Amino acid sequence: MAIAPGSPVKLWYSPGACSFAAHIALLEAGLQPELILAQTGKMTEEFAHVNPKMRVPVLAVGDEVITEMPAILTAISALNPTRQLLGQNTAEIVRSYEWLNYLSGTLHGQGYGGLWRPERFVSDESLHAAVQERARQTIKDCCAFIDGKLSESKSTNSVGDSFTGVDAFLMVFYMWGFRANINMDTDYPAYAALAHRLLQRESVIEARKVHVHMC
Ligand SMILES: N[C@@H](CCC(=O)N[C@@H](CS)C(=O)NCC(=O)O)C(=O)O
Repeated sequence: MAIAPGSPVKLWYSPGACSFAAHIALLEAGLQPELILAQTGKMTEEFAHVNPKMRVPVLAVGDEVITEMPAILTAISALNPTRQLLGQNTAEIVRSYEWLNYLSGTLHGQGYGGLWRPERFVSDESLHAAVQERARQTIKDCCAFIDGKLSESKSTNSVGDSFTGVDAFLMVFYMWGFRANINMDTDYPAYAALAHRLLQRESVIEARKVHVHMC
């Protein structure tokens, strides 16, 4: 497997999707990926060959095709090691993976998966509303947990005092919160303060132009 600086990079994305985080991280690494649209709900047979799981983001680095956010952010970090996009030292890197797995598995998979794709949890349509209600509570519990962690922390970012891929992933869920009619700014002030700082970053401004339907 060769994931080396200088390799050509492609990112399959969908507007409004979590691929926003990968796009931000790529720009933070100083890379200009080839962007390929794979719109959720309209994914093609051709895309199925790229990722049989039928999900974005997908990152290609040379011949290597990488899926799953923690793996993708690891690959992006390796493409520009000087940026230390998973943290400045081992302790921070460990914390980055702790965050990424939580965000990916619990907030994304259980929370937003249940809210927007209840059919993945139970086939019986009469139970979908109950799944969605529980998922909404999971989302709120996660946001409260994130807010608590950030407000207790003495650091400026989610991991340490510099930007990491975790900040990029947190941006996705901050914006999705509004789509789910959760008042992120009022209910989770520490999370919102981080998000508002991140919204000023050049990478976030640029990536938002592509992921226009975020909020
Ligand atoms: N575990 C995957 C989840 C990726 C995922 O669910 N992506 C969504 C967009 S945010 C998707 O492609 N959905 C397509 C669909 O549900 O049909 C990851 O971390 O990358």
